[in-house]
Amino acid sequence: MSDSENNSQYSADSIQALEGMEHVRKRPSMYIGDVGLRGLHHLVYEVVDNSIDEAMAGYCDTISVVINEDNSVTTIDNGRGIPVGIHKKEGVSALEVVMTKIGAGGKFDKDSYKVSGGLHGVGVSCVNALSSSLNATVFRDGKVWEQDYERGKALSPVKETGISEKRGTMVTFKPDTEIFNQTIEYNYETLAQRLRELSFLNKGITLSIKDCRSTNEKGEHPSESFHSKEGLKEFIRFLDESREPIIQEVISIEGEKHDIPVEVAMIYNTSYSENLQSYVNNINTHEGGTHLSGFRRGLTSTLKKYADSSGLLDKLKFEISGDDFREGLTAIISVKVAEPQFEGQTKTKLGNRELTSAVSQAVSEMLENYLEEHPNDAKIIVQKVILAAQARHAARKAREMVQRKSVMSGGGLPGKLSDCSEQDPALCEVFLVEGDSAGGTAKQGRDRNFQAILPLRGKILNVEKAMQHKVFENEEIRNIYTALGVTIGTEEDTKALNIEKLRYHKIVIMCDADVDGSHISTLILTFFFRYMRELVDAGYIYIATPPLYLVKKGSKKSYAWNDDQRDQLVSEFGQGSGVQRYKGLGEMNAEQLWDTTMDPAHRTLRRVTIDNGGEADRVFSMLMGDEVPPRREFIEKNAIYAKIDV
Ligand code: 0RA
Repeated sequence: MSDSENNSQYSADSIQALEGMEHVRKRPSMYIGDVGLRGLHHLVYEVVDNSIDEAMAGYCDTISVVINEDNSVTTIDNGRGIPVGIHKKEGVSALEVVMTKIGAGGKFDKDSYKVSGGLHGVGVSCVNALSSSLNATVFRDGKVWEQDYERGKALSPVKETGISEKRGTMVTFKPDTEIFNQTIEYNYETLAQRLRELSFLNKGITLSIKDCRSTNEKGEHPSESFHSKEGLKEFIRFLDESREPIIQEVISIEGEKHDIPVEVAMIYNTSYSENLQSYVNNINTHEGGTHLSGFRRGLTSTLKKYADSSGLLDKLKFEISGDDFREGLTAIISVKVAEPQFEGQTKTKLGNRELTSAVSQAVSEMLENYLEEHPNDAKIIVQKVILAAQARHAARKAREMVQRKSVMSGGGLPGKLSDCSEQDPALCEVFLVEGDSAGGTAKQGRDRNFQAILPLRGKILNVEKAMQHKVFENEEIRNIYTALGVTIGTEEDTKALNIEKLRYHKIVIMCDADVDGSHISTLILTFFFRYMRELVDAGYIYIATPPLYLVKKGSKKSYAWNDDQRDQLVSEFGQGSGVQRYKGLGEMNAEQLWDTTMDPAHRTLRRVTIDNGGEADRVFSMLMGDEVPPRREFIEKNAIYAKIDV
């Protein structure tokens, strides 16, 4: 995100004074979020979203995306084709209006477009403005029409260029390097993931992707095609691929509530994590909002009612909390809203009030039916909820210890932390370092004014496999909480994090550049993802990148981060140069570690971002594996806590 975009104030008047398209080029981040990788990929999503709109209106069922050799992208759909007739008000072809007027968005005919897609719903004209060149080709009424543009300006009027039986719209654009100054190189996986997600969210449409920049062993371009018959039900199975379900079927509902299309699908698995993905108009609302609250409300009230009337709770001596109903739950909520109000830090929190009751009612109806028709599954779910409640009670003691420790000020910091002297969190960094010895080197090498060091012993706990109480009892993890100054939630919402007192705005994971090191990084990341997601979303988590090689000749020395760089240095230095491979951080001295990995002037920190929450959850659950731990046994063994509490 470029900061300069936000700093300068400007009035509504000056926005209007700038012609729309020019304004897009002047302030691209206002329209596409940023001018880095996200914004770059957003261009493709924007065009595809228009095709999806066309599909939702019932006119299109096939959309394809091609990454061309020069990183231009072609999208093709078989919709009605953007109209090419003269637009009454503007006096030029409607195609030209759609492509060159900000806000036209193609949606003249409001009724045929119930909802608007796109992260910001900015329209293809915005993509045009940010492309060094763009070609739009329309197949309609047996003919072909085309227009070319540069940086959003039409080069000539729309021309009829041929005849064709086809129908649809084809857009080829090349991102402008004047705007996307980091890179215009598309990531195949990122685009493929989004298309897969769209196929689940809009069942029946075929979305495909082809990458013409590379070829595989067979001499073919990598390609994939996504099509979902069952929509969210299949999405759930995809997300939970490496988890074990505890009920037979995915529970799902699809319908309208108070004129709002609501789709929900959910399943319970043997894990302890909760995975809720919510969408508004195909956009992942990872900050949640009213629709998610509605889901929670519907789920809790229906399950509670069922459990109460079933008599299964009779022997339970304590209250069941909202969390308990969602342990081991994977659910997707997808709604379509005509005028979505997005709030929150990343504008991914739905604000529309009416959604809470709509979704809550839909979920209640769906669940009531399911529980009635599947009494065995109903029993399994209620038992799972009870186990969760018991485990929560057992975990309470452990959690309270963390809270007490981290709430204490001053003396509360862990002994292993070498703190920095600066007090302003915005300027402070903490390095989580693998192993005490590397921790020692880092401590010597650091700038103690603003850099703190927290050494972590060996492999930290795999939180993916551990129950909550084990996580809070773990010493290394407790140290992380106290060092960072964050406290954990209440009894009601055990994962809600209080980050007001966060002591560092850069939290840097620094591990060896080998297999073990990356495993440890992944363990730490899993912890942040599951227990401190807020810090990840706020962009506070980073990964350090120590070099792999030191190349030396006499007093000349240089570092290399990959084999190519190493070879280049060796040939630069010529005869007599020597290569040292760093097997771990421990092999570097303090000065080398500072120079290569910690000095803000020379280091490369990779900021951890989550583009796709569902995918991240899937990957973590797969990587960190869900062995089915003997849950009952644990509760029996640890019943002592529960007894104290009751
Ligand atoms: C404006 C009006 C109509 C369709 C479209 C735009 C349209 C835009 C895009 C962008 C990509 N693919 C698209 N397909 C269609 C309605 C057309 C009509 O009423 O015939």
